[in-house]
Amino acid sequence: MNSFMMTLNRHLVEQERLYPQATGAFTSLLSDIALAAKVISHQVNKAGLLDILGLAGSRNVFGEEQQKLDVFANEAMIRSLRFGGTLCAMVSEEDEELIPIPDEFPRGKYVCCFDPLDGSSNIDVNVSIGTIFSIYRRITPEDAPGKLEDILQPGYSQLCAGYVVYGSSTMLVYTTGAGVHGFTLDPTYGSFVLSHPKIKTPSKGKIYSANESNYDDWEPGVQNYIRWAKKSTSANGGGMNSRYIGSLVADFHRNLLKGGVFLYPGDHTNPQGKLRLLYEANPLAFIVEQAGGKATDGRRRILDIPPDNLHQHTPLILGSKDDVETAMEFIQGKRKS
Ligand code: AHM
Ligand code: MG
Repeated sequence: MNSFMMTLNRHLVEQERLYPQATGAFTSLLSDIALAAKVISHQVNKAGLLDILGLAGSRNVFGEEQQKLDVFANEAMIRSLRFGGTLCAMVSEEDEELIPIPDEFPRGKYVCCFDPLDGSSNIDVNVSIGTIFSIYRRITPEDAPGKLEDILQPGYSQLCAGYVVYGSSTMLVYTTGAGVHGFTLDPTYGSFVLSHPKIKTPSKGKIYSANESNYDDWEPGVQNYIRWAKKSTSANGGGMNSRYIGSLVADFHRNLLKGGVFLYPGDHTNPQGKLRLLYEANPLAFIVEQAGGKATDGRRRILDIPPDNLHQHTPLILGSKDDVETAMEFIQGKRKS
């Protein structure tokens, strides 16, 4: 494969050539997601400016409606995916129910789950945020509208998962189960260009990422692990470093490249934690496993958890293999220090 200016589109087409039965629908679906990501990225980069340019009310001086970014991102994803003819249904973290494909549009054989703009507390303050997505093949007969059971599949059935991070540059990272590939948006040409081929995460890192303000509410196993991670011992390489942005995509992306572990465990008030299985945990678990890492709820592999509702939460511990395994030993009470 000639890697000169390998755009996302070219990468998808070249991957698809490996499968003689491929119809191009999958490539088309990912291109629709990439288009939505570019639209969101553009809007994220203007955040704040619209308010400055706007007069009173909900329109700015150019007559553009001012929307909350998360609402805008949700609509951008839905509009980009609804008409492509590749999906029979989709679900969004922002919507209570399954989003159908209207009868007047062609339906396809895939379903998509997405979190349109993750990192809500950072949206208005110029800190990195992201979009997360996941694709499954439908299991109900084709041509009919997609059903709940098409969506409620275990994570190991994912065909593709990815995220976009809107940071100092915009990056799209995805896997179809054949490695993890990262593309950076070239703002001059509006193309995602392969910048991080075949990403592998270090088997051990120096970083732990968790919201430690929840410490008192965590179960003792999680508390013991974090205490151990902070302590300077030869077993943990002289103590780990704390890094927590509060945007899952950004925290995950940093740890994927540098190595480390991200934890959002359950606590006394929310035993299943805060993060959602379909929109956050499953896609990132697929990616981290493809990069050589691990993802667990402390006891079970994330990708093996059977979903029973669209907005199910799960404790999430993921990242470098050795670090996740150590955290699991503490959580399962196999070690205390
Ligand atoms: P969101 O989907 O409403 O943005 O919530 C998910 C976010 C994650 O990006 C992040 O890891 C977590 O919530 C941060 O939560 P907290 O503020 O409790 O640390
Ligand atoms: Mg989210």
